Amino acid sequence: MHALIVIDVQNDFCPGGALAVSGGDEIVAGINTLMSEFEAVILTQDWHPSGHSSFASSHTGCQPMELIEMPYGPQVLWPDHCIQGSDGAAFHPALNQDRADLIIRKGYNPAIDSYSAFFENDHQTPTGLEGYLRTRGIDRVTMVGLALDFCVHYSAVDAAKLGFDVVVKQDLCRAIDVNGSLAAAKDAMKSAGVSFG
Ligand code: VGL
Ligand code: ZN
Repeated sequence: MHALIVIDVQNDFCPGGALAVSGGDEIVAGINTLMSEFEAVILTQDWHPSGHSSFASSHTGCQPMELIEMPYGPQVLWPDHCIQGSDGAAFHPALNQDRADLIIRKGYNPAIDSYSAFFENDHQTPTGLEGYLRTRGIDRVTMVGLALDFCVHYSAVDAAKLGFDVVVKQDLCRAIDVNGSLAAAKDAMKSAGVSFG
């Protein structure tokens, strides 16, 4: 069984949002159309409490896009974004949410960021998505959404490592591309066995 996983198509990642990804809104119509080809559709939602440890504003003297060392490894510091219950955290208004079987939220732990839909950034704490997919008999996933070099990248690599067949449809993704992150993400996805559709 084949699922479409739509990563973080939220207002804050679209033009005008707090962490706007260039062209983020251009992929929404294509994602809606693609949904009809899948047996299951899952949406992810970046969902941070205010004062989250991934926000530059939570670290004195730090600026957005700076890299710092956290107990679980390196972490890019972001502008405040996708705060629980805010308009920025809402899905893009044109995204078809009716077709979603599951909406999975991530990044709600104040101390750990969570790029991947499967594990927090400690690479150990599960979100529960693996169990959901397996109990539904889903063995293939196609991923689209925002941002290609962060949440799509880490979700795709984790899915491949867990043994799922993974395709990333790059034309329905957009990237942040900070400090070479896009090239690094593509290499990591290729090495993990992710296909590009
Ligand atoms: C994301 C940075 C911070 C993403 C989420 O969805 O790619 N990027 N939080
Ligand atoms: Zn985030």
